[in-house]
Amino acid sequence: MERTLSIIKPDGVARGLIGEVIKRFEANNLKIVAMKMIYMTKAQAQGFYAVHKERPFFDSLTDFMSSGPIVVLILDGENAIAKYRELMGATNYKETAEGTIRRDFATDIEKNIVHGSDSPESADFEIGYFFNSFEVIC
Ligand code: IDP
Ligand code: MG
Repeated sequence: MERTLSIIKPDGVARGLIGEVIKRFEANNLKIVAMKMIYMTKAQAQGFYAVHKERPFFDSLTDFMSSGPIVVLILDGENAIAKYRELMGATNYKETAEGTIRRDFATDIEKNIVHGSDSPESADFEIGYFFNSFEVIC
């Protein structure tokens, strides 16, 4: 079993897609073991995306991620990291497979509805960024 961090981004929450995204997790054997709604400050978004701090889109991305409430979840399952990346689709929604969350709902390369960890190391960092051990169901 493996754990991964998911975020339903401000565009997903604002557009009423929380249920739609969660339905896809439940239909694909990704078990929710922690979940909450929060509203990040700009500084919190910068800390979360610190790996991208040199990228040209960093300022815009962290403005967007602190522009409204988000839902953060921990998903547990076999190959959860890769499985969720597949469900989510590629960063550029125009180039990603049919039936993925981003292909179905993203409107922009930045406003792409969901985040997912990309490796076991990033999953560890990202889970620890949002959750303490009392908030995770075992
Ligand atoms: P990922 O979310 O598919 O892992 P990353 O490369 O880690 O993609 O980028 C993090 C987030 O930054 C993306 O989900 C997207 O919101 C935004 N982003 C990535 N590339 C661009 C870009 O070229 N322009 C604007 N925003 C971008
Ligand atoms: Mg990424």
